[in-house]
Amino acid sequence: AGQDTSVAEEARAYLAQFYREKGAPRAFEVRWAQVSAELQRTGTYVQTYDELSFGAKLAWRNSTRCIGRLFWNGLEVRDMRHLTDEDEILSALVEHIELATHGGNLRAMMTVLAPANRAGEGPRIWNGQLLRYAGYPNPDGTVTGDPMNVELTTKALELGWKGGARTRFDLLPLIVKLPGREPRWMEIPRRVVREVPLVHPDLPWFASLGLRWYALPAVSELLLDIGGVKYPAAPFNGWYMATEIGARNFSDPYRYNMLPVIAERLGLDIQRSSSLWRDRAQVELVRAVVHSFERAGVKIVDHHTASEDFVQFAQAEQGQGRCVHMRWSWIVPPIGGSATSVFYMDEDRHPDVTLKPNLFYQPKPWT
Ligand code: HEM
Ligand code: NRG
Repeated sequence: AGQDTSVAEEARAYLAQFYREKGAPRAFEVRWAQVSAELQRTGTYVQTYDELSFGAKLAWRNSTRCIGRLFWNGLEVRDMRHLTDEDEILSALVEHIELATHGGNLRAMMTVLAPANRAGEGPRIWNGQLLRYAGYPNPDGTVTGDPMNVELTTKALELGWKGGARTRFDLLPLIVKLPGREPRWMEIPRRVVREVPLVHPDLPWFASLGLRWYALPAVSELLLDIGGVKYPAAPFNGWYMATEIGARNFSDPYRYNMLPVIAERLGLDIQRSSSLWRDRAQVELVRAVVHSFERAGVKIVDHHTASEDFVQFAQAEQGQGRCVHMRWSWIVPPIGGSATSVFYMDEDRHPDVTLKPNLFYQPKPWT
């Protein structure tokens, strides 16, 4: 019962905020009477499309680790709460990829599947992102592909996926699991997957590294929490900031670890850290990412522009009388630090406070 009280409290607080921000605070009482009755009768309530859609936007607005929040109000929300069949869900995810990619002119989008029941069980997407590259462990301890996805790759193989061509960029199948059922998977049709081969604006040899990345960053492992209702499967996407790919996915020693390779091709002395070979290789990698996406007609943002946008978001929020909360260590990009405007935002004025609605980490689906 204690938990039910908090569901009611969260529902009440959210609905009050919903009507207040929609500019119709008087409409709250009628809806609250309805929802509190439904809560007493069933222990939960069904949100209207508008409540769901605005809640998803607020979850983005409240995501303290996200630098892309200027565009929170433009999120497109697809209501797929009614889907109960794995094949329909898998198709809806493929459709999300296609609609959000939008021929390269990416659109910020979220697809919301059924909420969790009172036991906290609901549909889960096993992939951390809708698009992920397999990681195959080799006998010598190295990994072919993305080391981040070794465990997911193992799960896919256990479920009967045969694996791909064993390149560094094999797309994993989508895997979904409904409560009380076995996980189901499907290969993503190639025609909906946009990928960008990496070339450098003035280093011709760069292309021969054979690097590529997918266009659509669609996070599918977070739990959407709105007004006391939890949605464990609500994949969302915006578009990439180039440093995510260049300065992390290809740079991190425990990911594709490309800095030593690139520094050597640049003729830098990788024996001396003080030659700043890592920094110089990283900048060329990120330049290649920006250049390649732009040349391919795929939407991307550089970290300086994204930082300016975030400062603008903070100003707009302040203008609306709202505080902006941020996790400074995530907002400041992985390269360029003090050359970006967000570096100078004061942590004390923008503390990392977690408001709801929000998007939360949840336990790995197979544990
Ligand atoms: C994290 C950029 C859209 C919610 C991030 C990060 C970046 C970023 C750079 C840090 C990622 C990392 O270091 O791994 C952007 C850009 C967007 C965008 C450029 C373009 C529109 C969205 C959307 C949502 C969202 C549409 C939700 C509706 C989040 C959340 C995190 C995050 C929850 C934290 C993820 C985690 O902890 O793994 N974003 N984002 N973002 N973003 Fe955004
Ligand atoms: N760093 C991850 C993606 C995390 C979310 N980033 C976004 N989200 N841009 C990576 O794949 O590199 N988004 O919704 O646009």
